[in-house]
Amino acid sequence: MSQTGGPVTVEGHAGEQAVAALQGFGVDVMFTLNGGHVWPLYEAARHRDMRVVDTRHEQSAAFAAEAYAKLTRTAGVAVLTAGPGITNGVSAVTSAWFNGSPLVVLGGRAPQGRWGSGSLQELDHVPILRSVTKSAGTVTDPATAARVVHEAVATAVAPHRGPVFVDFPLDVFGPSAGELPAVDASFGRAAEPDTDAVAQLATRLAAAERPAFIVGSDAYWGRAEEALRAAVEALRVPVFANGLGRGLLSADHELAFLRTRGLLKQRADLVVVIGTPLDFRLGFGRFGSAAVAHVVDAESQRASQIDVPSVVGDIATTLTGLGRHGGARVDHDAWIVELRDAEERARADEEPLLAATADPIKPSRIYGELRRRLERDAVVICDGGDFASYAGKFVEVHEPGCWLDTGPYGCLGNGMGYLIAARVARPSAQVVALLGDGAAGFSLMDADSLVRHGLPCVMVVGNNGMWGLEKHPMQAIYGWDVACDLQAGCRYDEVVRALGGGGETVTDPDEIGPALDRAFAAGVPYVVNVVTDPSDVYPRSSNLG
Ligand SMILES: Cc1ncc(C[n+]2csc(CCOP(=O)(O)OP(=O)(O)O)c2C)c(N)n1
Ligand SMILES: [Mg+2]
Repeated sequence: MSQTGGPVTVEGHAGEQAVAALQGFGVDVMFTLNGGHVWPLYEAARHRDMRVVDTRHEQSAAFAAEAYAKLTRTAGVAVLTAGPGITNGVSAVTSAWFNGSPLVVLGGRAPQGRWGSGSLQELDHVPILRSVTKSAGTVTDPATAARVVHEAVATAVAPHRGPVFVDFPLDVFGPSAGELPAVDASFGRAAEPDTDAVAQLATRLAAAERPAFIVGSDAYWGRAEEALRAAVEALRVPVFANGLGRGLLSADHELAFLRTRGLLKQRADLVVVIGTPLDFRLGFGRFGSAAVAHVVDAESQRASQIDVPSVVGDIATTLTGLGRHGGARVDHDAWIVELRDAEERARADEEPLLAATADPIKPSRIYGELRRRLERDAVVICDGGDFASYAGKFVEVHEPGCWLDTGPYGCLGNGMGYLIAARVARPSAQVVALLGDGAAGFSLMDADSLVRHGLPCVMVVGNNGMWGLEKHPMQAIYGWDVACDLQAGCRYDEVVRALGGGGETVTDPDEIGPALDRAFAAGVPYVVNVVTDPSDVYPRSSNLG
């Protein structure tokens, strides 16, 4: 957030003011797909030196903007043209709503002076966007554009974060000037938690025999990694993670656990869920007979379906308070050893799966090959059904902001937009997307965007020739299936090659590793299309999301 001090006057049309307002928050790129209604925003980006990255579908632009927010912990911006440009982005906006990601969507809009006469793409977007954003509105007076956009971004980045929408009727782009408020250093910070509530939770943790933390995305957004590490090392509490919580504590930390969620459910006596909703991924907040406490960054995040004690406010402050709480505490080392032993057994059980020589290829073998090639700061993106679930099970995350999954909205098709943003935000890290063959079909055309913008990355397609996460359950429930089959062995690599990238199809398990090596070295967007065993079914009960 670069701009400080008092308000300044921005000379220029509403687009100039909007881009100046974005830059005040440190935004340096917009993701978009062209449409005449938003040209003034491009003109301002050109004038003010903001990078413009365009995609082949507005969904990818909006997913890219969301991922950019996730990767940078600042606002991510999509510029979508009026009507279909905006409605094409709605699923990605909704994903950001579920993910609590500060996505800012600036939209074009038919002219207000002729509203109701049937202009091209004359649609009132605001009611459509209102239910999936923190705020949605229209700039009606050009002199307010800087302030409206400034306030929209401030709303997006304020905990609990989420998407915002502002559209600009074509006729607000006339010559103008507007006042741009200063960016305050306190923007983006949650309220202070209640110290008594923190102390009560600390007392309960001190008395618990088998406590655990489950840490999610809002701890990442709240930059709580240092406070988390300090707290769990002081309290000796095992940590599980989901979403962007993964990597806050490195997977190889002695208190980080990935494979023992079943044991957590059977044995824990206190589960403190931090910065993630008590939703289906967490059994709606029930962990066997364990007591549950919830640490959230805003009142809106308290669970409504279950009554558990909550601490509301800045998550890093809450964790710091927990870690510093003195006094006697129950020793947890036997519990940690119990979990660690089970974790190591589960890890050993994985080894044959990761090394599977079966033909056709087991998806787990792909992860065995990938895991040994991933660097600690690799960005891993998931988009798919069973194939993505395996990623959650087998990929170990070592640093914050390195794991991008779809999130609880579960909208397939995020992968390519996320890839675009990941390479823009992390120019030198490994960037890998794990795509089901079904998921890949939503947006593989955006390999073209990766090529045009010079964004090398690795895509791995788990090609089982089906919508596996639907086909297997349909078979189990009905004994038949419909609308579940895709082309077996389809050459997604040829699609990417035709678009100017690289790629190959792999059918021999021993060729996966060398193909991944070629992909990482290629210097272009490169797909490894692995034909996998169609009879393989993900063991779903063990997944926590
Ligand atoms: C936009 C969207 N459409 C449909 C679904 C329903 N759905 C969930 S998983 C899945 C199958 C995914 O298949 P694929 O990507 O090939 O992965 P696989 O399960 O085969 O590994 C489908 C269709 C969804 N989650 N999102
Ligand atoms: Mg599939």
